[in-house]
Amino acid sequence: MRRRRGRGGVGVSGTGDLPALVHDLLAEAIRIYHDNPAAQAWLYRQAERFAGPLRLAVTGTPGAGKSTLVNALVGQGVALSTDGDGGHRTWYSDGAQPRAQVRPLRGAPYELALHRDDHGLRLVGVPGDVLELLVEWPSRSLRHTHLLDTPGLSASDAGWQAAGELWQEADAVLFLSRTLSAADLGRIPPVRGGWAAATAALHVVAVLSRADETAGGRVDALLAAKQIARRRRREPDLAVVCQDALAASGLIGYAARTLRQDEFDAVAELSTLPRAELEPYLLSVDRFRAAGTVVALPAERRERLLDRLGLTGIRLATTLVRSGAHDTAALAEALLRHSGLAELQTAVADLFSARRDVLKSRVALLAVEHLAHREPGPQSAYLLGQVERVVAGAHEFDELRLLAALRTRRAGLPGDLAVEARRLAGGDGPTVFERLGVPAETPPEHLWAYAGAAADRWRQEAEEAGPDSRRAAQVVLQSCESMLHQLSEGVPTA
Ligand SMILES: Nc1nc2c(ncn2[C@@H]2O[C@H](COP(=O)(O)OP(=O)(O)OP(=O)(O)O)[C@@H](O)[C@H]2O)c(=O)[nH]1
Ligand SMILES: [Mg+2]
Repeated sequence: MRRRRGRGGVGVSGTGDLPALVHDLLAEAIRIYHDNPAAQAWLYRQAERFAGPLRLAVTGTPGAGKSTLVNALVGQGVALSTDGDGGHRTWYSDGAQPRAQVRPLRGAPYELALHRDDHGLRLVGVPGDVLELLVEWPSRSLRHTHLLDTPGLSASDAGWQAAGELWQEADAVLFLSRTLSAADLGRIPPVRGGWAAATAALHVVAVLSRADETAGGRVDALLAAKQIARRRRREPDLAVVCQDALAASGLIGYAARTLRQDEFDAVAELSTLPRAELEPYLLSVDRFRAAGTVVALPAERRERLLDRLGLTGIRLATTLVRSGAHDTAALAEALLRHSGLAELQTAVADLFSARRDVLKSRVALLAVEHLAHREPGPQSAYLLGQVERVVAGAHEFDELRLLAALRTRRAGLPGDLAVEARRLAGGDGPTVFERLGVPAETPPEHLWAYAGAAADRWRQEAEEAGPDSRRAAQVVLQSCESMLHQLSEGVPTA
């Protein structure tokens, strides 16, 4: 295993570089288990995962719109339908050629022919004893992030167990629910005790899905959904299970990313009717279908629009065209924004992709801990101690928690301080330059002075802060001190 550095060469940590420490710990565990080939092979897989792309699972309640959201995130119709029960978990990754592989419960993986039709990808002849399916598809979106589409989680015991196993497979999770109700959130597998529980929410974002259907799909459904998510994100039952909650319509988001000229033309055609005249036909699918010649669109084009955008989407799209979206690109851009998908993509980029190393470190630490318990040996206690030591020094986990609290306004810091805290804790990027908000060519002595001044400010802040914001101030102070430590060790290179 090659030793790796934090991205940008200037990852900041409490006692050192968390990913580098975790890398060393994995190598040590591999050495310790040298006489146990199965355990060692498993550890090599963990090490491979640790160095690989972010693994993002899309999971949640049955029918919550998971597969549709996978399509929206990829920007192509990749979600797989199979001729069996369809309940297979499926990984999507970038590849030169489209191909599909079956990983059976027992035995070696093998390839199956992949078909594409109007409804997306189709795999024929999938047997029952499947662990998972692996689909490679040429896509830039899948280059740095591998996506996992999962079957809906049933509330049964088997469902719980499958869910628990599945969550170990991913570095980060989008948990979809149509309501964000406490009952739905209860399906997020509990993490038992210890440090893992304290970091449990770091890799989860909750999504109020199919947001265009919120409030019975009324005109302002998307707005209502976003308000519900905004309110829910501050409530304690949600804060303990995820970093943030957002609302999104995968359906409209997917349509936005793949909008065709003929679809824009159809919406534009509808928009030529005065609002008052069109509105009654958009009250239900049946009315829209039965609009006869009032709506100058042939039945099959109406069906296509319904299929692609849903009633709320059609209503939204006509409003957007009337208010200035005059071509396909403009309408697509506006739909993307209104669907909530753009905001979700930003959240994935900020909370997951930019924090890939920390999230992967968390999963690798869990893996080593798990193995030490599962395969006890003379050195297990030592390994567990090492995990504990790395976790205790990992300021990165504190930073992630702080950033989540700042996003959802739970950190107790007033506006201007919150903005600075976010930056110093790495919310705008992990390098020293980004943390200090200075250009990348800033000379080291200036970096030192800025970091020193910030540390002084936040030391005072931490001393004077009330109980609500003290913890936040302490974490920011630690971030400043880590930067000073880093700078004292040498000049950061970009
Ligand atoms: N209106 C609306 N319908 C959606 C949206 N997302 C999905 N749907 C519809 O909901 C149904 C289920 O969508 P899927 O994406 O297959 O949901 P899923 O969570 O993958 O379902 P399972 O895998 O069976 O658990 C389909 O008919 C979709 O067209 C959405 O954002 N808005
Ligand atoms: Mg599905």
